[in-house]
Amino acid sequence: MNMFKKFSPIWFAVVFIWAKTVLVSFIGFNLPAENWLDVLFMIFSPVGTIMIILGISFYFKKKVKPGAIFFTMVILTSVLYADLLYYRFYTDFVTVPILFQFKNVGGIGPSTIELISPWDLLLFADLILFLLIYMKKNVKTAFAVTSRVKKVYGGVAAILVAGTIGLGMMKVPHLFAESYNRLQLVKNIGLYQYHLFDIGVAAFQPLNRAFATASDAEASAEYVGAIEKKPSDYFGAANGMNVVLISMESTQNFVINQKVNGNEITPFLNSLIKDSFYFSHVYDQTAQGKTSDSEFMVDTGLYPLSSGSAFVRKTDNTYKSLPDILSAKGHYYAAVFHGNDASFWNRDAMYKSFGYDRYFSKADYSVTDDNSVNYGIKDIPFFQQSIPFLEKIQQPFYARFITLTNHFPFLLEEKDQFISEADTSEMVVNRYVTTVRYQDEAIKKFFQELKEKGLYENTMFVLYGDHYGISDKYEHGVLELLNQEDKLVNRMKLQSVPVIIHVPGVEGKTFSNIGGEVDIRATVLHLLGIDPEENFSFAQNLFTRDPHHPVVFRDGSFIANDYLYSAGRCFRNDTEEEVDISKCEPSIKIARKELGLSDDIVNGDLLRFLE
Ligand code: GP9
Ligand code: MN
Repeated sequence: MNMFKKFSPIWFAVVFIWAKTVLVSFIGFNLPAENWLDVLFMIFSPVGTIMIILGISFYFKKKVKPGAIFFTMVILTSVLYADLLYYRFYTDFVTVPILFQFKNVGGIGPSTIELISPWDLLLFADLILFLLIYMKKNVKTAFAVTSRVKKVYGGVAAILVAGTIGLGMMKVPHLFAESYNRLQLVKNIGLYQYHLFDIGVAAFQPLNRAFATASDAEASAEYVGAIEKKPSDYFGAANGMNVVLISMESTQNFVINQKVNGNEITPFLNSLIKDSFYFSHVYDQTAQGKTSDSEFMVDTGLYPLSSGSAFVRKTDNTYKSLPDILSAKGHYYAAVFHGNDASFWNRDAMYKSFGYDRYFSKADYSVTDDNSVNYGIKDIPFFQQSIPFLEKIQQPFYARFITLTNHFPFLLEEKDQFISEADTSEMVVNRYVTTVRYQDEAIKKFFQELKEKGLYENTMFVLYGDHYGISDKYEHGVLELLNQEDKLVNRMKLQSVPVIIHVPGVEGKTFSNIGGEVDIRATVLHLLGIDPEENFSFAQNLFTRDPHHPVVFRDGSFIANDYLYSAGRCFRNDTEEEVDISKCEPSIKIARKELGLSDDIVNGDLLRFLE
């Protein structure tokens, strides 16, 4: 203790906060270091900002200085711990918009307790030590700092901050252009600097719209127009038909044709696939907006936002939405059916903006304790109660149904379980198969009822998984279930979601070419015989999508037919061997270009210029 007394408290604070941050980066976030340079960056990048933030205490009066340093340590520790908990669940870093959205996403909810580990207490040990050593009268002199020390301290801190940013940009030239790659950003500029940058971006966000011009819009339009749209024999195969879209909550592709204890997880979908177009290599491209991001892609053909949900942040924009196009080209009536509160994910506002004619939400359904579980009404009563609404709306209709029961943490009473739980070491995965099986039963009953009501024959059905159900944290259980090795490539390929398009009377076929959720819109329009050329989007129809064009994920990673790329590593898609990054470079460029243009469109509200 005596040794610490000689040690200035500000240095004590800097060293401990720095050490904790580095430890959390390596152990808690498990940030991948590709080389020694990465390791050096991860060690030294946080220190400058930590010094500056703690240095603010110099400007406090002598009496309150100890309190100011302690208070700053508490704040930095809280940020670090909140980041750690968030990362454990989402494998991502918190952004300002997501903080304003917690009422919509429900925070980390029921799983928070599960995310805490007894080892976490160590993160608070330095705070106690600080109180024990420095909060005594006789050591208060240690808080006196000469102006020379202040100058040296400030100078060193400024050099470290500038040096980190400068060297980071030399190491990764697109560091800030790819700011959606938050892992890369944190690794290179440090955790606290990342948060300050993120706050700055959020604060200046409104300027994007104010300064946007028609020529920005033309640049985007030119790029999109140049994406080759190839014809196929299926163009117009569902001309004039009603469209029923089923957004299947958290449904990943691995459940298709997969058995647990000898029972199929999705017997109905498996049989439907035989008479449908089944796209077996379509990937989840959602980001922090989860279900709402998938809806955004389906209705706009644009990429979701990197942080927060466009449904929450960008309702006032002009969009060329699917309901608008279908209403203009085929006099379609557009409706959404979903058993949750109308305002969840800000749906009521965004649906208006997209031009939906009607949103049947929780208020329209009879929702009781008995027919609900987890987030709300169970899928079977939800579909049952939806039929009379569907019967009444005008035809042709474009109707999206959003299921709910198969949502984390995958709860279901025993009486609703059609199969027994799986027996992996991961309870979340074990329960997941039962809720997916329940959803399958609900969809089967829905089809039966539509047939009885005469609504089946003239309807095209588009079923898709909205996003992953099993997050990174629990994924080892899926790999165990599938008997797969736990490696990055396998985890990336697990992000595939089923896309099944059933057109009554049309022969089915399985397509294994790659695609993304952003391509669903172009595929729907293609089947309806509506030329997607005039409709602004990044989508290509899944029948003839260019296999070399990467399926781009929101963090800048991608899967293409030949290569796949994630966390700075490049792999061959077929043999899965790691190859030199240069092989992935052409697609990395496409990913950067498309995400950048899509962000320009959404943040600058550019489609208002193209009307
Ligand atoms: C709830 C549903 C599920 O209305 O959209 O939310 P999610 O967490 O999947 O976005
Ligand atoms: Mn969802």
